Amino acid sequence: MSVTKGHGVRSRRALIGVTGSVLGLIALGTGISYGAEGDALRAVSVDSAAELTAALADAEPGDVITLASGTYDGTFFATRSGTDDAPITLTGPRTAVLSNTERGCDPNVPEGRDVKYCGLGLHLNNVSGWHLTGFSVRDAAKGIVLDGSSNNVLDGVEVSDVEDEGIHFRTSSSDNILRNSSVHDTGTKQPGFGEGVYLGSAVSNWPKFGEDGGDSPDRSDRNQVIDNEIGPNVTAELIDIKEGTVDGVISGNTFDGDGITGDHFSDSWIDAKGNDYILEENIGTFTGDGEVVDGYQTHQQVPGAGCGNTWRANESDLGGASGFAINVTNQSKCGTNPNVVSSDNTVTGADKGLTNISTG
Ligand SMILES: [Ca+2]
Ligand SMILES: [Ca+2]
Repeated sequence: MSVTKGHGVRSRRALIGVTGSVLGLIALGTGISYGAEGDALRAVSVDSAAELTAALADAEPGDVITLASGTYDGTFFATRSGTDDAPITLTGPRTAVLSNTERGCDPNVPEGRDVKYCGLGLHLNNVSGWHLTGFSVRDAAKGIVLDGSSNNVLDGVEVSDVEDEGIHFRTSSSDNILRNSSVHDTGTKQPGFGEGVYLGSAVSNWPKFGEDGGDSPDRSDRNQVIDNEIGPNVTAELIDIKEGTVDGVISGNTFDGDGITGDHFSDSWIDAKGNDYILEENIGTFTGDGEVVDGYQTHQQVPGAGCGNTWRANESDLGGASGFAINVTNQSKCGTNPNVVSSDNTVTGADKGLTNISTG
């Protein structure tokens, strides 16, 4: 592992207070700029699993950890945080591949909960201020999992060939952004739990991942899933929006439903069970190779949930599926917070048409 301090032989600590513009010039063209009060840049190059493990354990605000092309097999987790001004960046090319073939466990588990963190390709464990960019994760039980981790950015990563879900925002992981990324070929062991992107936790798992010691929802709120390619060969929903989560954005994504298995009710690109999400300008396709019935579904798993979601300007090609582009199954239980499907959504190839509710 080579560690390059931001400024010659002076320690990174000595650089604190150097103006952001000066640091920006020193900052190796990463495009990351720090405020005048921000911490200094430290460039960390890694090219082995041991070096990656060390870099994660030693991470400090402002670090840019760069993966060389190659395979990194191990149990990788982050327990240190960046800041808004000085995020911690983990970056590499798509040919830098993280895996966890031994299904090792992050030992940092919460007290009093029956929770294990095993087999994760990369675990963000109660951290903020991470930027994950470019690299790949495959051959793990789950791909990238965030627990208690908010204000992180996943940009341009690829997750595939995992046994269960690809990317999971869990245990009140909020205000994260997943963008420009690719998730495909998930659920290789448990098809019914092979979602591409998973937001929150099912009510049955709130004792493990919910607030207030498990008595309240998993509030993984306000996460944004933008401009990603999800599918094909995602065996469950491409995005599963769980009950108890609110105010997320699902925008500009491309969904390929081929390979959805129908296991564990997975028969749509998205199952929207949270509240007050915006779903807009997504392009969904299905060619008939799988068990897709509807493009989008809502369901109410707990009272009041699955309501207040808005669909705008989505293009849906269902390839001859038997259902709707947008099937709002629980509108009658939404009271004063109905779901809204605007008339600028389009559909082809769905036997029942655009939606079961009147468009507004
Ligand atoms: Ca599911
Ligand atoms: Ca379903």
